[in-house]
Amino acid sequence: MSARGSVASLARRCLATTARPVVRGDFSEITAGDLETFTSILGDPKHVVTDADDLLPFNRDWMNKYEGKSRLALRPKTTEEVSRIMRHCSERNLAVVPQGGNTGLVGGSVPVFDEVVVSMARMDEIRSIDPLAGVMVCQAGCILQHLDETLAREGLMMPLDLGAKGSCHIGGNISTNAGGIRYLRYGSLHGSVLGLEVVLASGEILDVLKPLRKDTTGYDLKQLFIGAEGTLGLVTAAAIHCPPRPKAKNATFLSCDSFPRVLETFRRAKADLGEILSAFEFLDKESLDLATRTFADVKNPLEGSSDGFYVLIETSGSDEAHDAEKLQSFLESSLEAGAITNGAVAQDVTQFRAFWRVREGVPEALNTHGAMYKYDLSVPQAQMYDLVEETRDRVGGMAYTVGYGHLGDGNLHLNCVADAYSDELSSRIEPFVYERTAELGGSVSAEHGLGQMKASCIGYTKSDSAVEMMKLVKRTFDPKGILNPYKVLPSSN
Ligand code: FAD
Ligand code: 2HG
Ligand code: ZN
Repeated sequence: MSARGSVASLARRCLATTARPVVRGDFSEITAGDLETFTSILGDPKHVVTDADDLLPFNRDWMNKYEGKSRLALRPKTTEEVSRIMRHCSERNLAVVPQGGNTGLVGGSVPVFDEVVVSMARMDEIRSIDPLAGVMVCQAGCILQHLDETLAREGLMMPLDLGAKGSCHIGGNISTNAGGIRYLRYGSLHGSVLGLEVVLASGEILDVLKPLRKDTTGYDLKQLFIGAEGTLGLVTAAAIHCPPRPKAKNATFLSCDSFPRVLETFRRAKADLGEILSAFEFLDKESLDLATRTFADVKNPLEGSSDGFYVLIETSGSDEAHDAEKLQSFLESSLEAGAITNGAVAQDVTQFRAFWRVREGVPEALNTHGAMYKYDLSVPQAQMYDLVEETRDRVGGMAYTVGYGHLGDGNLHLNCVADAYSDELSSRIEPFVYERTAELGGSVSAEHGLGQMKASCIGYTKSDSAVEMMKLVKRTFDPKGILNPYKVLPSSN
């Protein structure tokens, strides 16, 4: 049996970091002349942010865990402006952090020292939608949810969805290679992104934006920027393949009395639901308890259930009756076989949203605690929960440990929350979590990226030769190392 920590009390926010200490690179500091140049590029001083209070949201991340000391944030509107900004930064040797919606969870979107923040928030125009081809071309600063709402009017949808959809940008999604809840069905952005427009460190505009489904002319350069976390260039526009919006959607919330039963339910869902399966999420009892205790609007759809594990399955298809029938038969056989102990099917849109609110409430509930040790791991599904139990055993009562995530994709979200960060707690978790993940043949970053949190951890997943090759790519695209320094690669400064 694993030891279970008590829920840490809602604590004051503690600005602490588990990142490795780094030394400021040999970059220039901002001068009055630089400010004049940027103001002339952007045409209006209000897009050149220098006031300390106004800079705070650019300097601090969503978790309040990482905080930089930038003295300048720039808010361009066009690709040409981004290009001129980068040309100047390159000439002056000024370090830059590209910033989207600033919802990243690894400290990648905020400065470490005094890097210039280039916010993409004003670059929010949709350039075109081709309903027949299912292709949208838009600027990088478009908010994911707005894109999805706009596509809905054309009978299309965004191929990705995540809890931060109301704030995150498509450029940020591409730069982190975000996964989310629809990955199981629609796959990686490496497939959905058809083209990109990117401003390189030198200010050069790389145009590989052609919105073609098929194109085998030479090297597929756009792939390098998907998941590069702003270290190779600033994504300014993207062409995305957008699938048809499903006519029928269902959600079911299930309980299982053990993790092997969760796996059995997944096996059955794939076999019985087939092409209509669009999400398979799991959460342990600790995650569910935390979310329901923290937020009044989060309710356990299986009130009174005390099982250890919960599963949220979504189906998306084109025929309501056919999908409902399939779901019903899957539920009956799963119950009969003992894979699940109980279940509820959403009867309307309100219930559908309430089920998803439970799942999406977990990261928000975790974020109400003073210290959050957050791990986003790819591990073989069979061993996924062992890692949670082993970590829980190690931290004992020092933290409250939860495991949940995108089980369908083998993506575990392991979180330990406590009142405050401490060396003792850190050393109980790290490097254990990374070492175990490596032993299991997994990845220390499934979908959040490496950022500053894990810049020294890439070696747990990638070979030395792969890391050396990545450094070569970095030097080729950004010889001065001005783009998002101290992130992704070890000793990049
Ligand atoms: P930011 O946080 O601003 O930036 C992220 C990284 O991308 C940084 O390194 C930044 O420098 C770089 N960047 C941003 N824009 C650009 C650009 N235009 N060009 C070049 N580089 C750029 N992530 C998932 O994968 N799946 C989830 O299910 C998920 N759920 C989440 C739920 C919540 C509640 C929260 C807070 C976060 C969640 N995330 C999830 C993490 C986060 O939302 C994603 O990483 C998202 O893709 C980041 O987008 P953003 O616009 O906020 O980027
Ligand atoms: C999710 O799937 C996000 O909810 C956040 O990726 C995960 O907070 C986390 O650990
Ligand atoms: Zn996730």
